[in-house]
Amino acid sequence: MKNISEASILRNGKSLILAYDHGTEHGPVDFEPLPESANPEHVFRVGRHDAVTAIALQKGNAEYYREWEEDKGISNGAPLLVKINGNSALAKREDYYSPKQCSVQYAVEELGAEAVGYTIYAGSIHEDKMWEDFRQVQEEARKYGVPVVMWSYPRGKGIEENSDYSGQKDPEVVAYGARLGLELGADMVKCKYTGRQEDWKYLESQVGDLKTVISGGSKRSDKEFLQDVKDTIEVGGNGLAVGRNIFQREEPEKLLDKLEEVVFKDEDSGEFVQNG
Ligand code: FBP
Repeated sequence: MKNISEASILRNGKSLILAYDHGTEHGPVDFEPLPESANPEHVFRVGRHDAVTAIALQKGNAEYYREWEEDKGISNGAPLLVKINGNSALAKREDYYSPKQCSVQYAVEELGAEAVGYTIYAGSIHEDKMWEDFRQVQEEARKYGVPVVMWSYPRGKGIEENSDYSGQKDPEVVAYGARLGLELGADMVKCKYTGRQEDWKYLESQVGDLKTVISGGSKRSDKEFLQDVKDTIEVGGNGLAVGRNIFQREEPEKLLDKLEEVVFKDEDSGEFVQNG
């Protein structure tokens, strides 16, 4: 993607990606706080909020999303970002690995994906394999002209067993993960937030003009969550890719209204920037 700023998954250069691949990654446990969130249609409806610039789904739910749109006659729903790989919390593995379940070709040609996403676990003993998988995804995405969002989650033995690092939320580790997004050719990189603005500032200093988004994490109060988003945007963050902090809420629209102000309101004019 030559110019990510023109991608349909951004609203005037900023992004709020609604991630809903948790049934794969974590299982039903993530839907327990709000049982209706287990129903994809509930989350598809939430994704219709103006603040949402893309909805990130695994292949099966992406197919469901397209059928749902057709049934309801919806032609202007949130752009679809297909997660190309994923893994369950059930597998017993020596270390982290996330296999591909969808090709970029299928995502774009059959599902009409406007972006693709790929999770990479740098630091795992399977890192080399994931680099190869990512290379294929990135090169295929280039052919189709769709942006690639890298879920960059360094974790695994290489980090746990390295005394230089204090774990996956070590600011050096998070920034290293972000840097890999730049070096491996992602158009946007999604990273865990350590909770400290200075860490995100440091991360930004490592990625040139690559767009960065914070990963939502487990549910917290509106105030805390908004503060995290504000803090990262203030130092160069592009927005967020969030799941549980939206779909586990009784009234997600209320938080989305507030996020819309934080992410898309123009500070000088006080106006909302519009789509496109
Ligand atoms: P949340 O906002 O709910 O944290 O979702 C972001 C996300 O990247 C999801 O796309 C994914 O399912 C999940 O986090 C994976 O998190 P982890 O690998 O840390 O369990």
